[in-house]
Amino acid sequence: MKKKLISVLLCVSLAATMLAGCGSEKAASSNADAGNDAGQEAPAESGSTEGGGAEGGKTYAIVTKAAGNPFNEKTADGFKEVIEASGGTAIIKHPEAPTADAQVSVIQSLISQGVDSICIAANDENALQAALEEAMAAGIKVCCEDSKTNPDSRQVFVNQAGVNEIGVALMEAVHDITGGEGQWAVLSATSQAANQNAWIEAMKKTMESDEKYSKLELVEVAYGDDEPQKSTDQTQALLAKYPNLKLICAPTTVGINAAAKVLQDEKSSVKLTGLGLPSEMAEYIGDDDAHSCPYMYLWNPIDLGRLGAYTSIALVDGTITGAEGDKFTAGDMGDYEVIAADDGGTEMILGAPFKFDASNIDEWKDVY
Ligand code: RAM
Repeated sequence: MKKKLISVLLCVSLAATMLAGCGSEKAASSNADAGNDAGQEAPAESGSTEGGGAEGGKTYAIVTKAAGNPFNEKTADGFKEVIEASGGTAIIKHPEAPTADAQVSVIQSLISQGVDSICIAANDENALQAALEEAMAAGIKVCCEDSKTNPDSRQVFVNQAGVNEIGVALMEAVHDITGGEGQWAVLSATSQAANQNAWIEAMKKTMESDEKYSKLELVEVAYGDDEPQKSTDQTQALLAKYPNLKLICAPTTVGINAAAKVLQDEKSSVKLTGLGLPSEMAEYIGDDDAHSCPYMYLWNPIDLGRLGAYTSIALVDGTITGAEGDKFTAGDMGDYEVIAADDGGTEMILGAPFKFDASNIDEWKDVY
């Protein structure tokens, strides 16, 4: 109830001050602190040696999917800000490649270092299990953010938005932008990414659930591995392979940015939607033929990192164990409750996906 009240209040003040509108109370919650520290780029890897807070200088690590992804860097910024403000030490690890192997070696070095917690965006749902179980057996608290592991490999998942909500929002966008018929393709990140795969599955389920989608044909799911060059190549390959393609949906910030460049450079009539950073996509968003992307969605990546940090602190200080029904206060973000996730583990939800279009993109492009 308290979270609901806080969210509604934040929603009202956000609407009043930023003219950005807000789709729901959760959207407001996820974007409420958007103005804080936005746009700061985190170094590829960093650690603070200050420590010495109430928890006696505990060390909290965040492991992202990979280096070179601005979304990951903004999430790490939010994480670091909260950990350091609480007097802890933040360790930021961006693995060299978006693979499970790269994350396993990072986890192993964090175990040897004796960190107090690991908050990880998993590159593979199952392949980190042995390493993360070893971490938990050593007393390290483990949560996921952005992309989850299986339930045995984590204590709780900090989920950016409901999987089904994202799937429905994206599928509705595909339907709307194509006029409800024609060929479309997905440009994803890596084929093992649990978040990407869950969103794509949710889109497919939505498509099958209603006759109104029956004239839409999903021709291919392509993988750009969250690498700009590979995402560019995959976009070009889709255009070459499907001359009648009407739309690409890229539920990845790296993929949508690469696809936008290709479509706009080639003056293609193929339209684009998906999940993108406003700071990277502003020049491609618009309703006319000169712009590829009429609108897209995302959540606040800085807040995602901040919530990951508050969750790590709550796990380390024993306020929560990650069990369903656990409650804690995430600083100025308000109260959160751990709920059952549909994989049998637990999660908490940051907020709802937020829509960015021609009417509000200028308000957000300098925020994140
Ligand atoms: C990319 C990554 C990340 C995802 C965002 C939307 O940066 O794949 O995991 O959450 O896009």
